[in-house]
Amino acid sequence: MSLKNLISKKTFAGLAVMLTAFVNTTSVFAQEAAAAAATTAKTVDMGPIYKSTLFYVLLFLLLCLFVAIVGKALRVYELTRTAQDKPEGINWDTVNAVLFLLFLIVGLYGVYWEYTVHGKMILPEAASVDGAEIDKMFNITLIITTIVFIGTHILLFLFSFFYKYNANRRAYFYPHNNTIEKIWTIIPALVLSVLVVMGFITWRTIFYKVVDPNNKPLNIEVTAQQFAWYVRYPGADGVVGLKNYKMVTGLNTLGIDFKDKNNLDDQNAEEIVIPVNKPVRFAINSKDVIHGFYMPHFRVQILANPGMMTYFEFTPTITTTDMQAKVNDPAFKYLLLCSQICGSGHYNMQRTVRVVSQEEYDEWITQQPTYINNDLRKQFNLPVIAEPATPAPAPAPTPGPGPDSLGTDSGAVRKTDLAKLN
Ligand SMILES: [Cu+2]
Repeated sequence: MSLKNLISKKTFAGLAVMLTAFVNTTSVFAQEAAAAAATTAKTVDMGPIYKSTLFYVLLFLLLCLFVAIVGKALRVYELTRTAQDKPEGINWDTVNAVLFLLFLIVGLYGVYWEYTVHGKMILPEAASVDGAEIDKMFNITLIITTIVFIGTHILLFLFSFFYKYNANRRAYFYPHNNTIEKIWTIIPALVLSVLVVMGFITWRTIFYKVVDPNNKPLNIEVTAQQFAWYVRYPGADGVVGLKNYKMVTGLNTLGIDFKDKNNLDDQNAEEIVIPVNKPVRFAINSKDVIHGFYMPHFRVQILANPGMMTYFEFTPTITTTDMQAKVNDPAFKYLLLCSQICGSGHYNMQRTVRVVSQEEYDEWITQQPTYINNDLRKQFNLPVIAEPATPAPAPAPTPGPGPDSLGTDSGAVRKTDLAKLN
């Protein structure tokens, strides 16, 4: 029996079996469906089915089956043509070459779409001096890499298209060319050197600041804890005092060491308020795990580590009000976020940062309470300040883990919070 006969007999026999099975199955399903429709007329809720993993696994298997069937059908088609001594039915080299070309066109459109649609979603203009430098570096790198990316991809895919296999053409053997080697070694080396040196210089200007005696930075201390930020301002002396983790108690939650007199005027704050065009130096650390001190609008990010202080100094250049006008959003606010996945409440670690004029800042800071209170004074044997005759009732501790609800200076509130965290 010839191959031709074998294929035709087997194919037909196979098709007949599949057709019979299909007809039988569909008729059974049709009968069942008709019976079901007759008894209950209610529609099936597909919601839970679309949410189940099994549905997508089955869908994937079905897709694989479909691809396999199409592949087998094409193979049978090819074998039939070979058996009949006919020329190749499908030129796969041409198919692949056209697919390469299509991939290039669709891919380039995808790049255009990414840059235009998602490009609009990037952060607004940098609101700090160094942030503007970082953005400049980012843009230069993006422009260079985009040019190289598009150029190399057009070359790669067009070569694959134009130089697909052709039986009438022999490839030109061209093993080596020193000039080309030099060009494609030296140019990338130069471009990369410029980018690296530029990055190094920018990095140094950010982390090695020269203090201007006429414009000294405002020192602010930020302590991270699962899942809140505690903010301390330096008080009139401009110095945030020392702390010691061994001194952490329910009352002294940050472990402030009051033997250091710089601590006596330090103030707590619910929000971070900073004056515009004045350098701000943040001293950052953590009480428990590693957190990430992240202020995207100022292009600031540094880790908050337990047992080790890190510092970040920057100068904000745009007030919150001005930025609201720039982005045309009256609800816009600068944020301090945690950029490390530090636990289940990580998403909740945010604080509002308000950039204001120097006058607004000067007024705001006078209203912030000191960290030290009479309970702490007693604990550290410091003179207690006389309370007013009828003290105002203390505000009740805010329930819930809202980040702005933590970090007040009241020992009672701190105790409650600590109990909650424990
Ligand atoms: Cu965190």
